[in-house]
Amino acid sequence: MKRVLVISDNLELVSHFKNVSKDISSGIANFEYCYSIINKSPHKLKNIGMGVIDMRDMDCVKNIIENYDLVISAHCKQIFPSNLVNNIRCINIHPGYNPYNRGWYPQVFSIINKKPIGCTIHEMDEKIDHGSIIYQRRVNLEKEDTSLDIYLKVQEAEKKLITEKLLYLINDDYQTKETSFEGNYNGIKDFKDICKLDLNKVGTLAEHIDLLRALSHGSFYNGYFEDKGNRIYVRLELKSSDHD
Ligand code: 0FX
Repeated sequence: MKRVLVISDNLELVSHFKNVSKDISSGIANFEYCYSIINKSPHKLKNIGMGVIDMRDMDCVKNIIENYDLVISAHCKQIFPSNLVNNIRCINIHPGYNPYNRGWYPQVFSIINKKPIGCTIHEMDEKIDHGSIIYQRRVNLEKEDTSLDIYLKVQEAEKKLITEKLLYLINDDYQTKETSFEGNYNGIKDFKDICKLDLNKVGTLAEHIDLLRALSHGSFYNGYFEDKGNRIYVRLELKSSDHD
């Protein structure tokens, strides 16, 4: 029996993982599920029986290396330390199309910089969202899509990929490919920077619409400008006549 540790801070993805692993890998692998210690609102993950893990704790890392065959990060917010990724097979499920817009909220940046968007399953190395690519799926980015619309498409693609490929991942039965270029990375600061809207910014209306739809994600208040010491938040709603 293979021993697999799934570390996730994303309820939707980890719930899907639990369902698929029950169906696909019974008798082949034992799965355990944890969320990371930096997760600020883990209640729902606790409610589905997940424990907490801290990868800055070297005893915890040693325990993982000694007791598991494979570690899967399914949107784990804590960075994996080098002695973990170098001593046990670690795989990341990432909501972006590597190597484009690695890091935070890839779909937000893809709307703005037009780089491909989708999901990637890759072997982990010491850099963030970096390493040999195992599987990838691209999703279409339509003119009327907001960040949320694309995020939902990416999430569906991730779930489909997990369903189709989990057994291959467990059995280390896949070919990897390297990217021929480094691509680009966006941190949380890059996201915060674009949230602060510059009312004097010059550009085409198309560019302004792209920025605002990139910052529109359901109920989140992301984009804002300042007026008399207050933040005025802006969200955009778009609708294609195609959907009438
Ligand atoms: O779990 P996740 O979908 O993914 C994020 C990163 O994008 C990913 O690269 C990293 N590997 C993973 C550990 O964390 O993130 P989330 O559930 O915090 O947010 C989901 C989406 O919600 C995000 O793509 C954009 C949107 N969002 C989120 C927050 C917290 C906003 O628009 N504003 C926000 O303040």
